[in-house]
Amino acid sequence: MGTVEPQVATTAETVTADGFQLVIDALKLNGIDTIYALPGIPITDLTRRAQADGVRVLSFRHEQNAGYAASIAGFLTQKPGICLTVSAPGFLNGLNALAHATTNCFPMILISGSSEREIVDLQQGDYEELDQLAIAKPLAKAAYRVLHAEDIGVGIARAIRAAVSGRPGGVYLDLPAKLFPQSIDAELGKKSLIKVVDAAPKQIPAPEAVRRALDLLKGAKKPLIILGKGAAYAQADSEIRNFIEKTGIPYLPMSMAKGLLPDTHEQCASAARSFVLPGADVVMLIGARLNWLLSHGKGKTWGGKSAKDWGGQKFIQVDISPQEADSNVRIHAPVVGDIGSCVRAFLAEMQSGWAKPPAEWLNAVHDKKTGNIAKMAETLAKNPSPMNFHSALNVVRDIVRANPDAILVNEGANALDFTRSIVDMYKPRKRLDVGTWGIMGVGMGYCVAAAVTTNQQVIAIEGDSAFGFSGMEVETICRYNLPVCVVILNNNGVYRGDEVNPTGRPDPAPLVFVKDARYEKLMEAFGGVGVHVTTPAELRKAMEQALHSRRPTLINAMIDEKAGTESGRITSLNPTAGKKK
Ligand SMILES: Cc1ncc(C[n+]2csc(CCOP(=O)(O)OP(=O)(O)O)c2C)c(N)n1
Ligand SMILES: [Mg+2]
Repeated sequence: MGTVEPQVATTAETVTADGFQLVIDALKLNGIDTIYALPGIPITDLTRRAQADGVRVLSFRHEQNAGYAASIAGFLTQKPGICLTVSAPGFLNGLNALAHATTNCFPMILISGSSEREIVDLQQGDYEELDQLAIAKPLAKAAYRVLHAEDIGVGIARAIRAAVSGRPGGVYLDLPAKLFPQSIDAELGKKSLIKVVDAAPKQIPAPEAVRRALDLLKGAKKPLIILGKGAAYAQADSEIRNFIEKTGIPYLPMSMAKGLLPDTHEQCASAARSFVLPGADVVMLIGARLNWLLSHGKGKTWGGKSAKDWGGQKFIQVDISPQEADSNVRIHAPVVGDIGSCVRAFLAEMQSGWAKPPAEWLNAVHDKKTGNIAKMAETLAKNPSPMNFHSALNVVRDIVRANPDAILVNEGANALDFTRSIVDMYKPRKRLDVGTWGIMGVGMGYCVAAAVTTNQQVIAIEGDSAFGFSGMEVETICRYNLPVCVVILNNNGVYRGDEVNPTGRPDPAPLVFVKDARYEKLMEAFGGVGVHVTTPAELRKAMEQALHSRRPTLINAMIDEKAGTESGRITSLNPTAGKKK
């Protein structure tokens, strides 16, 4: 492909701008300063010229990781994260992340170059021929294609609005190869660009919906509030905290809502989850959906007698999407609006005073919680050999407490579930994990975006299997010299590492990896720091050094290969041939 070209080409009379330039100008005009990319035909020059024009272009080793980076950049910044890929295979590699963004309500735009329309549509066998727009549509919140340079401004504006307004999601923007070299008059081109005004307009809840919700909450004997990652996304942190504290109601943070209030807050009921869910009579969901992560609002988790049985709770659901209510069980009081506006409306309505929930409920929650925390403290204090998840994560817990601004990326099964329950978070949007799908592979992409968008130290707690999905991006982390400390909780396999092939043949069991694999050498290969640790003391020292130096570091923490359970905490979702019932 070509070299860096001047921004505009000048002839005797006219100044022109080409498609490459208009895409870059349109993004910049809308405050987009970072692109997560993997170059190749037809977008190579787009990456070069974007960089030459002051956009930060982060180049990845696989599009899926660039896509996950873009998705979490969207979550962290409320601006659409941009992933840029080549056509067909690059596009497909990025598509997983696009679907992930849509599922998790993260604003993201996947921009892919595509092949020649006329040839693709007649299926005449073009280079990387694929009808990308049609394929992206069902997985994206919206999908658009731009064929003419003068429409680039509109295309980018529509993509931005679709990504961030209402319930955010993944948007696909198809840019055919032929678009990029198209030239139009520079003045005309400039005029065609749109600076999006109020891309994510506030959605104010109806006053009667606010009153209905608060009346229900007020009358509750055993109220509970659940904070979802929608609440974290909203960046209405002080309002949410004020609201929770004013109500005096126990709250449960969903995984990525941890830290909205510190997990050590006296109203936090995380340690009494299995007590408060079935026990509550009125539950207010704030930016949390009643999907599988909350057992669909029914079944034994909620005090129902069978899996389909509804508990006795009445639900208040605060959500930006009017379609969310009643998706699983009856919602008695839906409140539709953006989380910030809704919580502000609650606070305004509560001016007239608010009585704390009955002491009986608060005491019961407190007792349960204190008992469970004490039990956990006992487990954490043990120092078994070999190291297990608890003794390793006890160290991580201390390090995060001492470094509350660090961002924690987390994936795996046991490595995920134990980290979520053991490591307290103290500030909003510091915990980034597998999200709604429980997807493996987000790790290193998330690390890059978290470091780049916040400039904070990143700590990734990774299962050894989980890490493998994006492990090659440690080169990317080293290349950009990012303050990322990856800790692999290495139990030699998926869930655990001690399974054997029942046939006695040499192939290992499907869930088992090379024993004692030296993952830290991968980081060393690219100039980062690699450390192999077998004890909590060694782990502590290595993490402290990593955070002190801010150098790319990979700590390979050897965990008892018998320590994990199948599927972590979600064993019940795993169909088996009679082994466990
Ligand atoms: C994309 C994707 N593929 C496969 C899975 C299934 N899966 C769930 S957890 C997991 C890995 C668990 O092993 P590890 O990361 O080592 O965590 P451990 O339980 O051993 O701590 C896999 C493969 C998934 N969730 N996502
Ligand atoms: Mg493992």
